[in-house]
Amino acid sequence: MKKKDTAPQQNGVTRNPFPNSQKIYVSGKLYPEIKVAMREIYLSDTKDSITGKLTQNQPVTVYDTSGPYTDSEKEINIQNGLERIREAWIKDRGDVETLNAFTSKYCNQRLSDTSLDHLRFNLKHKPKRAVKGKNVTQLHYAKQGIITPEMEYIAIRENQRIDQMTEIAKQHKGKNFGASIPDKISPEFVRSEVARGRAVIPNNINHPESEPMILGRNFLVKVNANIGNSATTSSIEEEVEKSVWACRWGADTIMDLSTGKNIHETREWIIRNSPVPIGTVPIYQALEKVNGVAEDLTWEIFRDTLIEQAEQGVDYFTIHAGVLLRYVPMTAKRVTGIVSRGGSIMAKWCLAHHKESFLYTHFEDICEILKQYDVAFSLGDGLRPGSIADANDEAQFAELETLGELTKIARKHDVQCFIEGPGHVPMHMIKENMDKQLEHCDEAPFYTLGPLTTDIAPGYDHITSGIGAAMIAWYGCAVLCYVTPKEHLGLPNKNDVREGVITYKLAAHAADLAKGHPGAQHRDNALSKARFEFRWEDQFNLGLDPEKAREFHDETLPAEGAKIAHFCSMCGPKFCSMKISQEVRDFAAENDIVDNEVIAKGFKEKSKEFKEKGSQVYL
Ligand code: IRN
Ligand code: FE2
Repeated sequence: MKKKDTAPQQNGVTRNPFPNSQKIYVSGKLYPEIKVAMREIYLSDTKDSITGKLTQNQPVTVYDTSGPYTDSEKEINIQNGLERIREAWIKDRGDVETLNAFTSKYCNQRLSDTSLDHLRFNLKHKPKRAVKGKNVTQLHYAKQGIITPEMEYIAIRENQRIDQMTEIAKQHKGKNFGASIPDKISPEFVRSEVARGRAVIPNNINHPESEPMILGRNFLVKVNANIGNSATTSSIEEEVEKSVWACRWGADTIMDLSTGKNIHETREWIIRNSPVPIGTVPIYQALEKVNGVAEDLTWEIFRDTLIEQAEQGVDYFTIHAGVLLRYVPMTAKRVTGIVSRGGSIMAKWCLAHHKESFLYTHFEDICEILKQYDVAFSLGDGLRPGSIADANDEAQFAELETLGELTKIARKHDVQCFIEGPGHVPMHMIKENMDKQLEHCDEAPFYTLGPLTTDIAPGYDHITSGIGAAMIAWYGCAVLCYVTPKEHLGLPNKNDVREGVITYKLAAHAADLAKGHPGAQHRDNALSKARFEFRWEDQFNLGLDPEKAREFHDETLPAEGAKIAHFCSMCGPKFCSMKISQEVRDFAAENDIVDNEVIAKGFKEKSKEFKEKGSQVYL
């Protein structure tokens, strides 16, 4: 198949499809109208090195988070936002009402003093809310035995194309530390995991543009990318492009951590144009509303911010409700104190008022809000360790126990909930984190920031943390919050976002392989085969970052002919082990040495001959 030439950018966002790839859409069985997006990578034929006969290689289907941006058939105008694929599913349940405007006072004030573009946007997005007394969470439906279209979408998506992989999956049963991934993920399995609280589907009814996905340790490990402007840098367009860009490279969820001006507008543009769930830390915006003075925060301001963001369509909220007053002194002797932004804000508030925070005391009120929109909790780790020296300390685990209590309250309200985790943890102390989290939080999905396994490599913290991320994902962590090379140093640019996402994708995939996820290994096998057969283009295209692979290859051998050469510049033509290995095979085939038994027999004879003659030879 020929590469398509498409304009790389349209309305300021990256649109070019991946090389030799095509978006495909698989229909549902329970819900035929659902169209699950995947990517097919087309491969060239294998040429037999002796006979020259060509054998076709089947296209490889991969999980695809890039949304319609990589589909050259789709028209996209970021002024209008993406197609609302879930709109009908939400309406058909008959439990939501459409509001004519945002109910948040703050929001309406902003509307009157803002740009026309923003107005147009908001007029198109009419917020929805549960009809009074109704609960619209996926957990609520799951507990009643209802399989939603979202659940079927996820089952199909997680399986990618089961026919390609069942055989491989059967051969490869990984060690999964108590998780139990079935050979085929059915819609009913999705429902049961959600009902059990072991998995979360973050999808606010006000984000109908999103493609359903699931977080849970019996599913593919997911990656979150943080974006967002700070008071000092970047425009709205840049942030939209950054989110499109992050999904392109494989981010499963995005968190908009914008602070500074235009938080509401930036978020509106990002949500309307995002095919993946969006998370936020609402306390950041609440703090802006009180001009950065933590002590001035109140429950009412926070509550309004939650409603404002829920009506916009934020799919999950980081809420640092586990930072209790009595835990704050436990951080006093730490090397790096409290490193969580949200955690430090809440610690300051608790100390100033000498009370438990409104996040903790109003936790049930927060549940009441979240269930009206299906916003999931991401219970924040406000006391996570910020250095190797502080890992697994008293403060950290005290907070984790409180997060466990809060999980139970959220579940009582049928509000979906997952748990944030560290941070900075050396390798030998990582497993304890996973074990304690499973125990205290009754197997709610875990979502960790790395962890960074050493503190000595600023500039390379995507790698120090990628190591910890791969380990904890194998032990059962469901979502990995990426860390970019700029961590601790500055706001990531587009290239850092790409490096961070790819690093985390490979950590997540390494864990999927180790756990024996049925959808994992077929891609590795296809890539290895392409590599052995010197199908260079296929090797690039099957990789996580085809552009970089090609670029690296072309640095030393740029000629087109080198794309079919049976060597690369790493070993040169004479020392390529794969080339020599193929020659060994060809030799064996030509001399009728067909299997190991024959080879072994040949060796035995040779060895006998050698032993008999041996004494003569070496005398
Ligand atoms: C993930 C796991 N632990 C923390 N995170 C993420 O860190 C969290 O989801 C958010 O995106 C980011 C910053 O959170 P703090 O610093 O406010 O806790
Ligand atoms: Fe850090």
